[in-house]
Amino acid sequence: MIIMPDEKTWPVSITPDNYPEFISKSSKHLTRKGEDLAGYFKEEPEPEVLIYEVYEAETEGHIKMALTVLKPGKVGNEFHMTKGHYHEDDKAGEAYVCFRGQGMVIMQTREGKTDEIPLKPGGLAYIPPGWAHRTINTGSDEFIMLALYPETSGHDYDSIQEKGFIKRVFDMDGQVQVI
Ligand code: S6P
Ligand code: ZN
Repeated sequence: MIIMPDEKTWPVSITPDNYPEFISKSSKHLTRKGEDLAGYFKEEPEPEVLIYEVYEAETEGHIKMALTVLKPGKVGNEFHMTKGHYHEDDKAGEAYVCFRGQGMVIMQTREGKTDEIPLKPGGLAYIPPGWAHRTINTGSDEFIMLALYPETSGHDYDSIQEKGFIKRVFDMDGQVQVI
């Protein structure tokens, strides 16, 4: 299947080799810099440092897709990460497919259960409904993953911004530690 740049029609095959073409089909581009993540890390990030980008596609129908490019790096000894969120619809799960890099998804429920799934290229993480999720780049390359989720999910960022994540991911003397 050949993907035509700028053509917003589906179906589409997205692979670790052709994912940049997905970017050309995306209709929304978000950038998250240090200034957008003030208060999220243990230490404060440099305001102008680019931490991640998200490319969202206007798919037709029920499943939305978004590609996240999470830059390598740390704030202090805490690995670069996304804000993280719950879905407003507590029946909306999500799947992440990793195309590049090395990282993990950390998850938690409102009742305090936590879990994490390591991701490397070819890996898929299933995030059940009701679980907040945040992506961490624990490697030295960009971490790139495609998210698939119901278009009606909605995003609750406030709960995470107010209370944070129970588990965080740090570089402790060269070891990835989930604490
Ligand atoms: C959406 C999905 C991802 C994230 C993206 C950025 O449901 O989980 O596309 O939006 O990885 O993370 P965040 O927490 O800033 O939305
Ligand atoms: Zn989500």
